[in-house]
Formats: sequence, C-alpha cells, structure tokens
Amino acid sequence: MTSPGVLEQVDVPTPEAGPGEVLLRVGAVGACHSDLHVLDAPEGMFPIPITLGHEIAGTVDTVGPAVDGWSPGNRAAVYGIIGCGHCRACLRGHENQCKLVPLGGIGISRDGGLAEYVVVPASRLLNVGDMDLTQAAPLTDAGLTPYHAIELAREKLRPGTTCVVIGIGGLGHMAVQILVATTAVRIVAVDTSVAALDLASRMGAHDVVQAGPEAVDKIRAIVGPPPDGADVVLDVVGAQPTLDTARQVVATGGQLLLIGLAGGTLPVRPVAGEPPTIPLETSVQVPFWGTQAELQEVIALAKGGQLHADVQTFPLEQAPEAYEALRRGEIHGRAVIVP
Ligand code: FEH
Ligand code: ZN
Ligand code: ZN
Repeated sequence: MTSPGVLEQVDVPTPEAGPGEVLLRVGAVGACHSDLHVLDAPEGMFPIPITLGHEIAGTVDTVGPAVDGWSPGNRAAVYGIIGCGHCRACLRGHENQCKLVPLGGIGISRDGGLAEYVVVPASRLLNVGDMDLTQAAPLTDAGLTPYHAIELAREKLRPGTTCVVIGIGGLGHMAVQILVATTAVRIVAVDTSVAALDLASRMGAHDVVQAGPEAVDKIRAIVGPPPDGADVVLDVVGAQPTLDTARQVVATGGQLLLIGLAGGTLPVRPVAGEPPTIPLETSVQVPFWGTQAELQEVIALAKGGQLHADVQTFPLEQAPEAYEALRRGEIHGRAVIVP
C-alpha cells in the first residue's frame, strides 16, 4: 500500500533479518477481506507505505543473530500477531487481546508477505514440514480465526446442539470443517451462493439454507422455535442482513460470535417493554484472529487431513486483481497469492 487505498507492486530492497528474526522466502500469502479494510482505512490508522499480507507461509532463507531452532530450508507458517509480549493478556498467551498494542502484526503494523521475502520474528514461526505452502498459509488466518471463535463457544458446542455458520467463504468453509473435526454438533450452513452451499455440504454441513427473505423461517424449521434455537451462531460476514438473521435464530442462552467485519450493527436491548433484540441469557462476542497455541492445533488438524483450504491461486503481479475479485465477492474459498 503506497498511499491510502492504493495497492501497487513496487521494487523494495530485500529485507534483512535482525537479532531474533528470520528472512522467510514467501511460498504463499492469503488475500484477506481485512486487507481491504486496511486499504480503505482512514489515513494514519496503518503505517504507509507498507507491504500487506498477514496470512503467510514460506521457507527459511537466512536466520538472524541469536536465533535457535531454525535453519535455511525449514518450512513454516507465520503467526501474524505481534503484541507487546508483557501485558497481562500477552503473558497469558492471548496476544490477540494485547492491552498495549491495538493492532500489531505482520502485514498490519510492519511489512507483510505480499512479496518474495518477509522478515519475521523467529518466535512467530510454526513448522509445517512438507505441507503444501498454499495450504499452510490460509491456516494462519482463514483457519485460525474460526478455530478461535469455535474455541470461545466450546462450552455450548455439545453433542446434539446446533451451530449455524453464516457465510461459507474463506473463513466459513474452514469453520465447517473445524466443527466437523472437533465437535458432534449439527451444522447449518447459510450463504447466498448455491456453489458455496454445495461446498459446505461436501465438507460435512448437515443442512444448508440459502440466504434470503425465507432464511430465518427455514433455519427455525431446523433449530426449533423460540425460546429454543441455534446454540451457537457464527456470523462470518457481519453485514446487516446476516446479523439480523443471526439474532433471530439464536436460542435463549445461546452464543453469537460476530467474526465478519462487513459493518453491520447488532442492537443489544434487553427485554424491557419492546421485544428484546437478542434472547435472554445469550452472549455476544467479537472474536479477533486467535492465539499462537491455537494455530499449532489448526496445523495439527491440517496435517491430520481434517482441514483443507479450497484455494484459488494468483501470481504476485496479479495481487491487485485478486483483491478486486475479493471485493466483488467473486472469490470462492480463499484467494492465495504465490510470489
Ligand atoms: C487483520 C488485520 C486487521 C484487522 C483484522 C484482521 C483479521 O483478518 C485477522 O484475522
Ligand atoms: Zn485476515
Ligand atoms: Zn500485550
């Protein structure tokens, strides 16, 4: 991003690994909707110029001073968040809740992976062995973000409960697989696209509902009428229609996880005369990315063949086109740039 909203390919010097850092040759980097938010953000919110790309996997090229455990040729996925490392959240391993650094990360507050090379702290690397790097990269965000959200709802995701996943895109199709691999819940997939719903069925969703005026009734026919309903709803879109659907199908005592950042709002008005906007005892959370420990578990699911990203690859020079296709909603699964 060379100026606010401008994504262009320019030549920059190959970065060098400093103490504790590794120079990684980028094998693959996912194109995330959040990169569009970074591009569209008001000036001053993110450093400019900056190389975007926060969903990275690659091969170690050189290691900087004081780095142990990594050597040239190792293949790794990159945990993208860089918190302060010493606040009460970071010390507990929740760098996604860092109390000092609001949005610290590779491709966010420092140069990322939309390039042939990227320098990362060695502490952010997780070994992926011989895994295809176009599979490893999406795990670090498209896989980790829904995995973290599902972890937050683990208590509700009991055998025999239902989970509604709204939006079967880059993150949603991974969410379905993670639910299949780690729970015994009934999965209801919701999307506007029949192709996305077919993908959800192939990945193990038990029911599919096409988004539209009848979606709430169709979902209700599966999850039951109020005060029953879906025990967990993952809104992976976060637009007004999806948030409205989510709050109309969640059960009393359920859990709403707002993962998508499309700008919708969710009125939270407890029952007081007017009908409540969400049922009693229902919790609402806005998960953010995930923890490094959770990324290790996501990689284990992939290595075990239980998590596979449906990727569409683009060469580096076509990165702007990939992001425009993402903006137009033309990407099914995850767009991955291969420098
Ligand atoms: C990345 C950068 C900034 C905001 C949000 C994000 C998410 O895509 C991380 O999963
Ligand atoms: Zn992202
Ligand atoms: Zn911190």
